[in-house]
Amino acid sequence: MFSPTFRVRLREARFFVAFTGAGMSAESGVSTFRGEDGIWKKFKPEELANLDAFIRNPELVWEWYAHRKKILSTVQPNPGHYALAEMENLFQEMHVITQNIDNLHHRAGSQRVYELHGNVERNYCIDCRTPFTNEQLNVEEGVPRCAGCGGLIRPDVVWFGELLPVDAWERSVEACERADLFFCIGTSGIVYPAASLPGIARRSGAYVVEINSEYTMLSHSVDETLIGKAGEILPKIVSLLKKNDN
Ligand code: BJW
Ligand code: ZN
Repeated sequence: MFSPTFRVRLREARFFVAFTGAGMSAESGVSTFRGEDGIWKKFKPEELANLDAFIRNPELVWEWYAHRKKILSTVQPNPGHYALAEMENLFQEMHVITQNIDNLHHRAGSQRVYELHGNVERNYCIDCRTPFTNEQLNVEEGVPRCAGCGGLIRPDVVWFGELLPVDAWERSVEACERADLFFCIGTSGIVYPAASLPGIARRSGAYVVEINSEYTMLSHSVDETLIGKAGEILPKIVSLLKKNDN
């Protein structure tokens, strides 16, 4: 399944970056956004994933996040997440850049993770920016309000039209510029500016490999695409790396 060029680039890589999207967590039972079973088939992003929608109808947005937080509290990392965590020991330097808000890379043991679209385990007051954990809120009882100022509390995720966290973004760009091997895993490559990262890595000299269950917007601009499930392909790559080590 792996091309000769892939094997050579894998063997020679020192600085590895994994860029992940919703497909990375699909095998953990987390729905993707787009496609046949995607959550945007049932819910409209413009009604749920932007600040105006939240201000207009915080009850609806919180109902949706309470539902997703509940599902996410029950899921576990899958073999793909564990494979990436193990890869930290198999390259000189490795960074994970994720669009996912599900915290599963951290839970699998990855140490250097940049979360571009936030983390569903955090929340903050839109007026005074006080942070709140999920445990501090009772989202089952409706829209949570800040104990300090009475402001609306929102999930600490990035909605459409909002800037990405500056620190995570700058570190991600720097990692892409330094990478010699770059994987885009389980992302449709539709949402910007995240979708520009594979291009930055490739222009900086990285060998860019896409791992996805189907071809995407990114496929024409990567060095190769491996079609299949992340949770199946990544453990095979770990085995290959370990063989190289011996
Ligand atoms: C598998 C698999 C398996 C399945 N194994 N693979 C034109 C108009 C208006 C705005 C824009 C515009 N052009 C660009 C913009 C900006 C906008 C944007 O990109 N829009 C596009 C949709 C057009 N971007 C933004 O607004 C961003 N901010 C920004 O640009 O700031 C500057 C700015 C400021 C002011 C004004 C305008 C700009 C912010 C983007 C925030 C995205 N937020 C979300 C929600 C997060 C919170 C939450 O979850 O509730 O992030 S949207 C959603 O999409 C989520 C994801 O992280 C993101 C990417 O999705 P992803 O991960 O790629 O998932 P899918 O479902 O698309 O794909 C899954 C893939 O997995 C598929 O390919 C499957 O085949 C594959 N797969 N199983 C391997 N087992
Ligand atoms: Zn407040």
